[in-house]
Amino acid sequence: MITVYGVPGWGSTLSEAMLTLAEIPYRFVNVDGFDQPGTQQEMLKKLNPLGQVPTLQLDDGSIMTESAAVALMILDQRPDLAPPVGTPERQQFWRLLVWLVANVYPTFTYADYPERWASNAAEQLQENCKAYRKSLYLWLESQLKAAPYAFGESLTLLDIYICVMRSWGPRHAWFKEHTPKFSAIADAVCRVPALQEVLRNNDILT
Ligand SMILES: N[C@@H](CCC(=O)N[C@@H](CS)C(=O)NCC(=O)O)C(=O)O
Repeated sequence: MITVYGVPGWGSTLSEAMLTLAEIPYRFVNVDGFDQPGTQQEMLKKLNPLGQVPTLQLDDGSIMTESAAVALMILDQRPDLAPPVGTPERQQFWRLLVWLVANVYPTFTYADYPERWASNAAEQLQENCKAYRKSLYLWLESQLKAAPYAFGESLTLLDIYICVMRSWGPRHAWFKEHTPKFSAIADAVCRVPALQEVLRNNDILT
């Protein structure tokens, strides 16, 4: 069975929710405290030298990291969790999925640990990353055209990202005011019966 190393509510939630939606069984190992020196960090870094969650160990013992790679792995088994091949929506699905992890996710890497990257200007780095993140989300909002999910009636793995990332900075109230379409998609995902338990376990439900 797949093992997901993570912390409730953190990036591992993306993997947990995607696996749950795809009905792929996994077990969860809580590595709370991994982002500070200690035994959890030492253990995680043996699996993933970046020391990040999500880190997955697959059935054959191999390691899988990078949430978008996890999404692609899941789509191999459950192609229905992305728009169909040959549709314009499918290209936009790839685009926005990669765009989120390539642009928005790194703002957390730098803003969550600014002292690592700029010990003399940590506060400024953090503020700038947070402001940049807001500008990214405003652009994403302009790309969202459908309802109740990002590509209409069919729930895709991109919607999982939207739901989970809505619970991170700049957090619900900001999203509700500035990105109402993003917020509405996240709300719709929060109502999916199959996701209730995993979202509750990760403090995503409001
Ligand atoms: N590109 C990675 C980013 C993962 C990531 O940044 N995870 C955060 C938690 S949400 C983390 O582990 N941060 C700790 C660190 O970077 O030291 C992915 O998409 O999975």
